[in-house]
Amino acid sequence: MTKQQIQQLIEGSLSASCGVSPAEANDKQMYNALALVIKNILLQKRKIFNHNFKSNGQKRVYYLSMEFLLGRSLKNNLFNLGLTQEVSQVLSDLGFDLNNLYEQESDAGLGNGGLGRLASCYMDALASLGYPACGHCLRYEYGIFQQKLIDGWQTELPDNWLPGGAVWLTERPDKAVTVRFGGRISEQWRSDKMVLTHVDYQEVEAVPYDLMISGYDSQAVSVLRLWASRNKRRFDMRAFSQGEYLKAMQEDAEAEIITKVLYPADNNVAGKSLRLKQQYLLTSSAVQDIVADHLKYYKDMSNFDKVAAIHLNDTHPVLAILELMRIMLDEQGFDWEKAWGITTATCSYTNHTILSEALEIWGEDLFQRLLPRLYDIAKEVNKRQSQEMWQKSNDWKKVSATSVIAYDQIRMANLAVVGSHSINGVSALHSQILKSDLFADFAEYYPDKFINITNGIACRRWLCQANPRLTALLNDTIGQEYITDFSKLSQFNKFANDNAVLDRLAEIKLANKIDFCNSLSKHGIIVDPNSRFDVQAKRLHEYKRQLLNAIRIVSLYCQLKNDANMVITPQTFIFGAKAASSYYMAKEIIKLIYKLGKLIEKDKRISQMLRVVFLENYSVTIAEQLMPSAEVSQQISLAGKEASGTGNMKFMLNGAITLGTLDGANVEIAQELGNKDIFIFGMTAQEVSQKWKEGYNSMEYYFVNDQLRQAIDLLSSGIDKEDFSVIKDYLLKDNLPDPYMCLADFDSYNKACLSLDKAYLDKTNWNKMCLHNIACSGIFSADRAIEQYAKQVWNLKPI
Ligand code: 26Q
Repeated sequence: MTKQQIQQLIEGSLSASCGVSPAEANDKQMYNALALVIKNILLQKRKIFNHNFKSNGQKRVYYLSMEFLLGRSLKNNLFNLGLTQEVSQVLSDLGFDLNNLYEQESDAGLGNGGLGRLASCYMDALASLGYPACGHCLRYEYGIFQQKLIDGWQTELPDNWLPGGAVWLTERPDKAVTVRFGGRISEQWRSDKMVLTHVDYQEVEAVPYDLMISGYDSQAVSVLRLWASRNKRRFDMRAFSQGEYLKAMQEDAEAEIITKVLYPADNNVAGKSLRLKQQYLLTSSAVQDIVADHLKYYKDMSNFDKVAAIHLNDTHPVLAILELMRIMLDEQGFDWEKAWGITTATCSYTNHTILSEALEIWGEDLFQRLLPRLYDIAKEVNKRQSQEMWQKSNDWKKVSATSVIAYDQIRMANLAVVGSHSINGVSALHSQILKSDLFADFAEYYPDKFINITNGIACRRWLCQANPRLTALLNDTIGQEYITDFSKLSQFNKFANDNAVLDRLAEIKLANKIDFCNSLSKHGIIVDPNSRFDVQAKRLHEYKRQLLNAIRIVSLYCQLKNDANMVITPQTFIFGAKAASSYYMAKEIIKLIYKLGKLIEKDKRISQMLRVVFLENYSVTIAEQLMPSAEVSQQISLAGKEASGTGNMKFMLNGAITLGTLDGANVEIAQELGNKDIFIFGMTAQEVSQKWKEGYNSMEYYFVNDQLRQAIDLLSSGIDKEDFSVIKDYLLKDNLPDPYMCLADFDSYNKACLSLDKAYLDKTNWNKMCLHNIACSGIFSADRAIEQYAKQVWNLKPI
């Protein structure tokens, strides 16, 4: 596309959307006009791609997820379309700075954290590799809340991302479907057949909104289809004229509430009926849509699994298995065996957690009341699975452990395993734990179903777009091939002894840190860019152990207080974390970190060496600014608890050094690095299990370690005048000590921090470590992960 064409499109769009010329437009208007131009380019591109793969009869993957944490779209789409330079020049001729326009876009925060961000990275990789793909999610009116700290206490403000975010959406009323809740199933014999009819239900209409995601240097465009609920009976004139205006309004509200807001909890389930409604709205809409599309091209569903793969991102969309069965049995006239064969051949499932509080179960009563037909199907699935397991094992314990319904509960993880042909974990360690622990009885009898696919990240977003300076250095040294094949990053290793390259790496890091400091200073936070940036940014959860980090900083503070001559490398500890709104302990930990920052700030001497900054409202966009400036990446969960982590990969790609436990993908990060240039500490997952067996008594550590005791005691005597006895008690209660064993790993953590301190003093070697990390990070690209899914799970061919 020529610059002239681009300019014409932009001017046309500006005039059509706001009726102004470029000279009269402000940044917001220009951003909107440009976004509309790009959206139209993507829609055109999508039309051609759609036509091509459909006429080839090619298989497509449908990625079902309750979350897609997209972040911003403009920069990514321009980059992937190869238009950044041209657009930037056109805009500059018109008197606009493209970077300012990027800042006009608010994040599409349709997710909590890792799982939703992973889904977004995968849509990008699917398109870039030329695979036909469509994601399905809900069009939440409010995404993940905006976090605001009031004197350190997290409060949540609504994230009103629409209408601004709507520029990227295309409403598809032609594709609306009806979703039914409640009612009952009436059974009637007609001639020689039992006919099931769903009666007395409530109906809701689901309307899709499409969002296009361009591939990089490829013909493909992924579609993300977002479903919004609304009252099926559009404005009820009769009710209105009979004076039942309020009733009509109430019906509207009841329908619309389903997709009103994203549940802001991760790794924790509450079993609320609204959440079940959300899940059914997503899965029923998606499956109806997929089936309708299939039947437009094929005469029936007998080849469905050959041309469609449905992927279940955790258990949240697992109702899709039952919904597909319902449609095949009740609407398409299949018998059970045939329908089940097609369903299991179509569906695959990724597990993202083994935390027991995050395993989804639904009360049988609620489930039956809300989804009566799906309940009947679940009962039949359970009956058949139990029979099969009994035949295979002759062991009631195993039948019980693998059953889909037990103790008045529907177990979604077991349903996912039974109804899928492939089950994978998200790192080698996690997949191993699935086989030996959570799904041990399944793995014994269906070993071939279980595989590992370690997570990957969208490196083009997290390196090329987020860190242009490092990208320029890589382009100068190893060329540009790595942009479509990140394994090629390994060539960067050749420069490990090139002082000019090492110096440039250090300059880049400093420049990125200065940028970050500048954006912090806009929020009144002043940080020294020459201090070491030590970052822990992720959702706040006890198992992630932000508390372990905080306690060590308290202990460092105490040591500096005790010894007026003590000197340390100036360091800034940066935290970013949202807590689920009802998660009390997580909010206390945020407050502790915040108050610790305040306490340190008040000491003139200590604050020259030590700073603690809590970044408010950590988001995809803030992460994109933070990762390039980080020097230390803290990944310190209790071993066995973090399924994979993906922040760890983003930091590594940007040259930060990991300080971490052998948990999740950290294990593979260490392995890729040949166990050097990384600081590993703490118990292994096996040692953790062993410790629980022996008995974990936190008091032992408290009494033995003076530094630790002093830090913990300060919690109750007050951090910046705030009493944190709740946290002290949490750590020390002898009958039920902290379930994530912060104290058991404290000593080893402290030692690792000391060796990191030492390593940091040797600048040349530190730069070498950074280089080595960057060079070894290619395997953690989403492109690699998606190639594995395509081959091992979905049997997809690229166009
Ligand atoms: C479930 C039911 C009701 C309400 C909320 C939920 C819910 C929502 C989100 C449960 C879990 C989540 C999110 C989980 C998650 O993000 N897991 C992370 O997934 C990443 C990608 O695989 C991993 O890297 C992380 O280790 C894992 O914690």
